[in-house]
Parts: sequence; C-alpha cells; structure tokens
Amino acid sequence: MSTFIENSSTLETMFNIEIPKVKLIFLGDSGVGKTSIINRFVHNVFIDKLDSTLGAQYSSKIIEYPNFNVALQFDIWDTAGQEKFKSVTKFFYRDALIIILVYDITRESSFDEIKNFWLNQIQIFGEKDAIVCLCGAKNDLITIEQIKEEDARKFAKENQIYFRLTSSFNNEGIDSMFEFLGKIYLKKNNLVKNKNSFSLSTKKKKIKKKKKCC
Ligand SMILES: Nc1nc2c(ncn2[C@@H]2O[C@H](COP(=O)(O)OP(=O)(O)OP(=O)(O)O)[C@@H](O)[C@H]2O)c(=O)[nH]1
Ligand SMILES: [Mg+2]
Repeated sequence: MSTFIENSSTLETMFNIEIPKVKLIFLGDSGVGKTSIINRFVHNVFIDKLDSTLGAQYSSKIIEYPNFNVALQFDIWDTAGQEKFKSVTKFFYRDALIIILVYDITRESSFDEIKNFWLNQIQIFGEKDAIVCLCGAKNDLITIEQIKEEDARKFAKENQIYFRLTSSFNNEGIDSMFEFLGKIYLKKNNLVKNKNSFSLSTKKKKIKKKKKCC
C-alpha cells in the first residue's frame, strides 16, 4: 500500500527530511494520451478535449511507501508528440531514470512508432540504466482496440521493458503504474529504508500527537 501526497515542495522543510527524486519522461505520438495520464495522476481529472502539448510541461507528485519507510518525488516531464517537436524531445532524456512509452490501444500506427522510432530514440539518447515501461493507453476503449494486450506484452518482454495498461478516462492502472515503477527505482538504487528508520508517516504522527497534548 502506498499513499499519495499533493503539494510536495514544503514537506522536506516541514519534516526536515530529504525526499528522493526521480526524473520521469513521457514519450509517444501525438494524441495517445500522455497528458491525460499525468493529469489523472497529479490532479485526478480527465479533460475530454485537451490541446496538444507544445514543447514540454513539468509537474511533480510524491508517493509515500509506508512499507519501505520512504517517499519518492516524481519530477514528471510531459513531452509533445507532434512531428514538429520530435527533434526537441531528445533534450529531455538527460537524467530521466524512468521512461514511459505510451501508445493508444485503438491506433496501430502509434504502436508502430514505438517499434520503429521511440525505442531507437531511447537507445540513442536515453540513460543506459533507465527503467522503461510500455504503456497501452485508453484501455476503456477495448472494444475498438487495434493492438491486442498479448501482442504488446510479448513485444515488451522481447525488448526487456515493463508493460502496463491504463485508462485516464476510467482512472484505471495509473496510480499503480507510478507506484510500481517507483518501487523498482527505489529498490534498484537501494533507497528502501529499514523498519526502524524515521519515516515521513512517523514524523506526521508525532507532530499530530504533539498538537493534541499542547
Ligand atoms: N476514451 C479515452 N480517451 C482518452 C484517454 N486519454 C486521452 N484520451 C483522449 O485523447 C485525447 C488526446 O489525449 P492527450 O492526453 O492530449 O494526448 P497526448 O499524448 O498528450 O498528445 P500530445 O500532447 O499531442 O503529444 C484527449 O483529448 C482525450 O479526449 C483515455 O484514457 N480514454
Ligand atoms: Mg500532451
């Protein structure tokens, strides 16, 4: 179980702790649903007719992992999928240790682009030890899917990347995708703390207790 914390920036000063941060980038063709996933994760909203992202956009959110006594801040970069921005996107790969590659399950061409373009780009510009996840978006539209889950899963396995299905519309698979990738990042970088260390939750509880007795 993990908890999600909005308004992350003041937590470190409030509780005098250092929260590990990871840069995460979203890649994929225009209209596949990258911004919608981020909007759902960060603000829990779905906007039906979104404008295409221009350049790139930053947002952040912290997930707390009470079982690991640690929290992790995701510094999220949403990139623009439009053709004219593709050459700019490469500047965002630097230090991105989590990469989410998004395709639209109802649009085969968006999956072909992952195979023929985005994976190559990651190999050229991406950090060598980045955690990469293939994400099939718009899973609420499964009745008109063009890419079968088993084919996408097989492709991910062959390329040694993780795989997740999401729907921003239904709020399905999004929190769990971030939670899952964050957990892999924490373990890979030995950031999981032992049970006796002083966690954010412990600090919050102590502060609450103090308030009661004063
Ligand atoms: N049914 C359904 N529609 C979705 C979903 N996610 C996004 N959409 C629709 O797809 C459109 C495009 O989504 P965006 O999130 O803007 O796509 P994007 O990948 O950020 O596109 P660019 O910014 O152009 O790169 C949205 O306006 C929504 O109408 C989803 O989970 N289900
Ligand atoms: Mg966008």
